[in-house]
Parts: sequence; structure tokens; C-alpha cells
Amino acid sequence: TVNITIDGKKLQVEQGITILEAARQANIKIPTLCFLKDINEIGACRMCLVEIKGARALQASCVYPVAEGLEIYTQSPDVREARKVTLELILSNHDKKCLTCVRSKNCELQNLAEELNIKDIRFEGASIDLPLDDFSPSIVRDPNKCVLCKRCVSMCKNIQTVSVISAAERGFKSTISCAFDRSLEEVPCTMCGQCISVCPVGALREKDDTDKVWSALADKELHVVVQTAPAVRVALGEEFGLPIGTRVTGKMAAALNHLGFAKVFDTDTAADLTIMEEGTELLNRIKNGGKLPVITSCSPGWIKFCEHNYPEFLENLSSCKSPHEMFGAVLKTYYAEKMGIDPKKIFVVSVMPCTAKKFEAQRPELSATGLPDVDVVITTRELARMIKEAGIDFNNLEDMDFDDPMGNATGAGVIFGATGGVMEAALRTVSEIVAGKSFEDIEYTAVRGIEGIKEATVAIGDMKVKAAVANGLGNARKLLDSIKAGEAAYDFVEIMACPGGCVNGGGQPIQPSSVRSWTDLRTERAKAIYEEDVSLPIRKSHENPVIKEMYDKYFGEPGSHKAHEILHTHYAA
Ligand code: HC0
Ligand code: SF4
Repeated sequence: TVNITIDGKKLQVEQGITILEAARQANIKIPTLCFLKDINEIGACRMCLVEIKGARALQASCVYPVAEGLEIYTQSPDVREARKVTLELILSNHDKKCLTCVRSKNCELQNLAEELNIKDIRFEGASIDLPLDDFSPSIVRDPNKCVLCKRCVSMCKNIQTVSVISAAERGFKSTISCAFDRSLEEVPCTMCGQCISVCPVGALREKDDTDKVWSALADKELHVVVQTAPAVRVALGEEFGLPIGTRVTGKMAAALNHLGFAKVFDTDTAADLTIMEEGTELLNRIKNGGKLPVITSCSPGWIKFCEHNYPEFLENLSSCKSPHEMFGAVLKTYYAEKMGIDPKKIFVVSVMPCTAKKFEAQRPELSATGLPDVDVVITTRELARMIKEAGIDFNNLEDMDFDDPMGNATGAGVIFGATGGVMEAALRTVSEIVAGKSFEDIEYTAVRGIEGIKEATVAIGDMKVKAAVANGLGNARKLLDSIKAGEAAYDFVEIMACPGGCVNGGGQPIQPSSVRSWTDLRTERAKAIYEEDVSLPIRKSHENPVIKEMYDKYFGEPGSHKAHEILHTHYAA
């Protein structure tokens, strides 16, 4: 430890931490804008300046390490004035249309202006007037709101290793953009939306598709059904001020019911179906010398990353559609028949923690009936906006259940939302199918947690199945490179594009740096996912009565011809 003083307060702090962190431990708040722990620690924006006794100039506290005897001042007149000037300069050419900004009230710039008590902007900034990039089905970039913090650049480059956005220097017109001023639609963006999650302002946002949902709901001819992904229920509450990691499954179902959906279904049910199909596929490939490892195909950001960067692995992908796409296909076939509804009249809305799912839903490969399997995808954030727009008092809603006849999913379905969950759900089922008996010990903790790459060797009958799980595209890249180099070999690999899996998807509620730098959103939300797993009466996909009935009455066996026609697809290079 080292001894320092901050604003006269004597402190003993760990060596190696930054002044910002030391101040935080002492409950002294230093404002920041570009800083995001572990992702963007570059000291670029100069908001976090502090005065250090004996130092020649003010220093950026987010990158300045503590040292024995440092005397630090966070509120001296020089510091206060420097911060205000910096902020006013940023505000002077910012497109300040806060009233209609999607990030209003959740904007780090707006909050800073309030916290620093900015009453007037002393500088006349040249206003930037650059075109919006809204050609991507998932992501909208508004350069006029960009504060050049570079968090998105770092996320895309260092964490996701995609590197499609970077800083372009053009004097005062510096921007963050894609090479040659292309649209995100024209570069190998995976649509993961992780750049949105770290944007402090409204410069990056999802393509808002709520109007499409409202119009469908207003159309009396349509049977509008909704399904919700596993990870939405453990994050939606954050939009209504509930603590991170609060489960709101019942309130979410109630809110969707109030919004007027004919049926409220759970994507988890289709996750159970995916396990039946993917588990069967895995066993077949192992037995029949098929392509190994089988790699999961449910994360559309990962699929797109694979197509652009690792086309040699496309044959390894499971042929299963992702659960929500399977559900869409089931709703327009099995369910349509069962309920006597014309599939053309069924409108499927998916609520997903993911921006890439918007892109996925438009893929021509995902159509079992000639119609798109899923009609519209909205994110967790968009659902929250619809709930607010409808005037629903979310926090006081009485819990409701998902609707019959597709209502009950298992614990295996819900854990899909956290990294390692698809793997664990598959292992729960495959092990029992092979053994022909049921096991008590179903928690595969080796594949849980936020570590980037996890490995496990699992005995299944007399086989030893080698499994690996990667979350975040940078980790996926590492794993694939090691497989390519022959340094590692697996039978089954789970890849999720987002760090932590879907709980931390690019469509989830956005927490400011002041929260997410110090609280691990991935862990807190995943905890809630595993709580829900334990709370459910059935925790193995193959025991789900809804799924059993679907096979009995419609598909026959997992992997049947009919199952292949409806539930599987093929991503070609
Ligand atoms: Fe996921 Fe899914 S678990 S991708 O992470 O597999 O988005 O939550 O809905 O489809 O079920 C996201 C989450 C899903 C799908 C499921 C899978
Ligand atoms: Fe990069 Fe993902 Fe953002 Fe695309 S969506 S620019 S891949 S971080």
C-alpha cells in the first residue's frame, strides 16, 4: 500500500491503482467521460483532471497511478475551471437535441452538464452536420452526437477484434467512422451492438423497430404473438430503476399482455427444442464421423463474424436455427395448424437482448414457410420504451405466466442467456439420452462464469466429450485460432458474440461507466439467470412436456426430415 491524501483526506491505498480508483474508494467522485474500466483507459477527454502538488500541469486521474506521498486535489479552482471549459467545448458543437434523444436521462454527457452545474456555454462551436448512418438493419450511427471518447472503437477493436470503426482525423471535424466513410452495413460489422452498450451518448443506438410492432398490434387482421429471450427477464427491470440482477419474468409477461399481444411466449421453450435438435446432431456427428467440433449457431453476431473471418469453420456450425428463429418457424407451422390460423396472419415479434437478431431475422435462410420465421425483433431497450409509451406502471404489475400452449420452458432453456448455458443445457440432455437414465447432478459449473474461454471434458456414456465455451468475439478468435493451429481439439464448442453471453447483449439496458466500471453486469445478470433455473420445476430440455408433445404430434423424432425442413438451416460461405 501507499499513503496519499485526496482533498486533505489521508488514505492508504493499494499500489498500482489509479487516482480515479483511489478517490472512488474514498467516496470522492471525479467526473469522467471517456473512461470505461478495462475497455477504455486512455485519459483522452480530460474530464477527470486533478491537481497534484508539485506537478507541472493538471493530470488525468484515470491513467495516473498513485504513489507514496501524493497530495491530490479534485476540487481546486483550477480543476473546476478546466473541467468546465472541457465540457463546454464538447457541448459547444454537440447536437443538443436532448428532448428527442433516445439516451435522454441515460446520457453521460447530459449528466455531466447537470453535475458540473453548467449554466451557459461560453464557446460558439462550429456545428457538425454529418449524415446519419442508418443503413444497417441493427445499428444507427449519429456522428453529430459523437463525443470522440473512443469507447466504441476500443470495444470493436480490442474486445471484439472486429475493428470496423476508427477515429478519422479531420481537424475540428474529427469523427469516428468506418474506413472510406462506408456505412456499417458495407463493412464486416457483426451487428453485435457492443459499441452501443459503451457509448456514453446517443451517437450509437439500435435501429428502432417499435413502430412496426405498434402497427402490427393495431392490425385487427393479424394474430400478433411475442416471444422473449432468456436474458431479457434479468435486465428489463433496470430500465425501470430496479437493481441490476432483478428477475422480472412475471412482470414482463404481464406488460406484454397489457400491450395487446395475442399470446406471450417464452423463447426458452424453443431453447429446449434447440437442445433436442443440437444434442442429436452432436451425437450423430460423433458416431458417424461428421465434422467436429460442432459449433453452436444461435448467436447471429458470431455467425456473421464466422462468415467474414473464419469461413473454413462454417461447416462446423450446428445446422440448428437459433431458438427464437426455431420458435418463429414452429409458430408458423405446428402452432398455426394446431390453432387453425393462416400462417400469413401470424406476426411474430421477438424481444431480444441483441441487436444482431434484427439482422438475423432478415436472413433469407431463415424461412420455413416462404414467410420470414420472425417478423420483427426489438431489443430489451425498445420493449422498455413501448411499456413506457403505453403508460404501464411496470413495477406495480402483478406477475403473469407465459401463455399456453407453448408456455412452460425448463431451467435448461433459461440458462441459454449466460455464457456456457447452451453447453450446460446440452450436456444435461445428451448425458441422459446416452445413459438412458436420469442424473441428479446436473450443474456443470466448469462451463459457467465470465472467463473468456472455458474448457471441460465430460464423460457421456463411454465417450469423453471435449467441450469449449468462448464469449466475446476476441475470445472466439483465440479459440478458433488454436483449433486451426492444431493446438486444441474439441467435440463441441459454444460461441456467443457478446462478452458474458446474451445477458450482456448489445440490446440490453445501458449502464453508465460510473456503474459498469465497478459492477460486473455479466455476473449480476447471470446470477439471476441461474436463480431462475433453480426455481423451475423441470430443468432438463428433454423432460419439457411441451416439447415432448411437439415431437409426438408433429416432428416425430429429433433430427427427423420434418424437423430438418423447419428447424434447421445452412450458412454457406
Ligand atoms: Fe440469446 Fe438465444 S440465448 S441467442 O444468447 O441460443 O439474443 O437471451 O434468445 O435465439 O434461447 C439472445 C438470450 C436468445 C436465441 C435463446 C440462443
Ligand atoms: Fe463493432 Fe459490434 Fe459495433 Fe459492429 S456492432 S461496429 S462489430 S462493436
